[in-house]
Amino acid sequence: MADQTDNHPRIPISADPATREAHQHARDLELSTAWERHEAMQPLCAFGDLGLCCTICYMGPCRIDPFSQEDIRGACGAGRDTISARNFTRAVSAGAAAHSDHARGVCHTLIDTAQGKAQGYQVSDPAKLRRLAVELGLKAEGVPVNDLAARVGQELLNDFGRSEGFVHFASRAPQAQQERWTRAASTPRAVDREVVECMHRTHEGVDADYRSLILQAARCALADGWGGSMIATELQDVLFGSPRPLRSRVNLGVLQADTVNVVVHGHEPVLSEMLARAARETEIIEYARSRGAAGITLAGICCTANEILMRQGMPVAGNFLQQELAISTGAVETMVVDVQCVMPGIAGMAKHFHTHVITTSEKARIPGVSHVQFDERKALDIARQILRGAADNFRRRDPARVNIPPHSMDLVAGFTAENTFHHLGGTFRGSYRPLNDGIMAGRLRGVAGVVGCNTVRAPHDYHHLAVVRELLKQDVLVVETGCAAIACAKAGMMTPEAAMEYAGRGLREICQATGLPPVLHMGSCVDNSRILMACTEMVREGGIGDDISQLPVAAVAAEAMSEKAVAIGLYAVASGITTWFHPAPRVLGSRAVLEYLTGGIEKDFGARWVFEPDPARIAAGIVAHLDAKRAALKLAPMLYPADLAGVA
Ligand code: NFS
Repeated sequence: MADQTDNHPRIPISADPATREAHQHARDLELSTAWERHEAMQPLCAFGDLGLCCTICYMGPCRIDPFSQEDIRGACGAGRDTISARNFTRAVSAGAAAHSDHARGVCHTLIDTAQGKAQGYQVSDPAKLRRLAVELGLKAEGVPVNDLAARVGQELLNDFGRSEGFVHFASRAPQAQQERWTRAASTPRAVDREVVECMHRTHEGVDADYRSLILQAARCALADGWGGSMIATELQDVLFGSPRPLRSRVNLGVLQADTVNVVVHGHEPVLSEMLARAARETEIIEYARSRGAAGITLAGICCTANEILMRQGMPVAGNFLQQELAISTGAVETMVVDVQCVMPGIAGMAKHFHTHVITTSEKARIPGVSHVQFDERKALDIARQILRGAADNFRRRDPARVNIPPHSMDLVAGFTAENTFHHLGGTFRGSYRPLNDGIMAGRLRGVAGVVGCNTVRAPHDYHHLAVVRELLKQDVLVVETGCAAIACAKAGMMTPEAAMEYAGRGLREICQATGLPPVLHMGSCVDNSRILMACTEMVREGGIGDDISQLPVAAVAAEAMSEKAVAIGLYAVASGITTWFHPAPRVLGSRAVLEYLTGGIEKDFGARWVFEPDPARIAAGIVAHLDAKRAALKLAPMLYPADLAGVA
């Protein structure tokens, strides 16, 4: 129970051939990556893994023996339930803080743009800006776009520190869910306040009751999902344009042997949008040519990749566990990083190649790499400077050491809560009716959000793919974000043609009629807020439940790694979406906490967690869950039983 690392002796380190080849190449060069470092860490500390190590005060660290039948207590008297609930709450608050601090930056960029202080930015979706202004109760009519942008930016910035009331977008949730939040005292107030309160309550000697702690963690997670993350998504759409379906390519093979390759990595699109723009400028392309390259390739890793993919169609080099491998191709001139999911290990890897790693955020520096401070007042100039520097570095590339795995795949991305279901309804009839009808008629079993990271504790991409393959076969429409989305894109599941290969008959019929892929890329991890809004729209459309918790929907993060994923898991559950999660957060050492998260919490929020390591059982669990929701709603039986659906 202690070690959740999956041992699949027959499964290689990754389901992705590009990753396997690049990793083998790195090994041949005797370079270590996350996999080797993880291996060297074995055995993992079981106390820590179970959530039974408490480092909160300086009398400890205290550790509770998981096998003891006695009621062992730490020095202050905290037992296993308090300790694991506090550790869990701190993980959630760190995750919520990360998403939300990102959102705060977007608010500032919008305000600075409105005031003419940000170079190269503009309001790209004024219609969405006006809709938001009306929703926030601001006067929009006749107000110039920039004035409105400043007011909307300021109003949402207030959500971080408001002294009374609740975060604005919490009122978007279906009424029944809002009432649950009121009953559980979990309606998010100000974003910063919820993070601070988590830190306060988990300080030594404050909240010792596991349920009370977890309800606060839920309030903090909801301040992320319906606050920070939703603000980031909405304002990034306003600034950079709302995504539309577009085609691009994904995997390490998007790096080119003859171009200057620049990889952007991290989470915030503010600088990478400018890099994407500058990389298209004739002058910059000419500069790269003058340095002996055929042009410039700008590609992304992690959620920065998802952001510029969704809006600019920029290619994606890979997901979380591919960041070091991108460098070990020997073909990356510059890796530009901002915040989150950037392994310090890239600095060590870059030393073996000509690659320059550049940190750009004042919040995130890495010893031994250069820092170019991002400043939105000179954003475009900084972007050009970085690209010129990369072009200069092209001459230092050693062609004999270049080893780019020849794998890349087509994908369609750019789906949102607003545009996706317009496709289902046809160009002239944007509504969720066709989706709800498809579910009611039994053509679709339901919808699953497959999200989250990669982890060295599970074979890379393998769990995502195994779960999604089975769900598609069972006529479940899959929506994705984050590194899970990149995993499925690499495997070819995000093209309209993929429906023929993977989808059950009902889902295939819908994909064929609409031209949609069976797996929809909805963006970065902050864009999980799009999934919350899609669920809200399904409730509003009617016929499949009055509450998100009644919908035939589910969520899964089967290769979770970051604290952000734990925050997302908790806000999904607290929003009424039952969520499968692996590896489990560090709560397995407390029976009470475990039973609450996987059972009792359903009374408070209408949904629960399921901690399940086996992808086949995850998929089977989700299908059974969707069927139970369908039965409770008395929906028609599925039109095409899976075993007759003729999946190839
Ligand atoms: Ni989400 Fe995106 Fe990936 Fe996990 Fe990291 S990149 S914010 S945290 S690893 S999915």
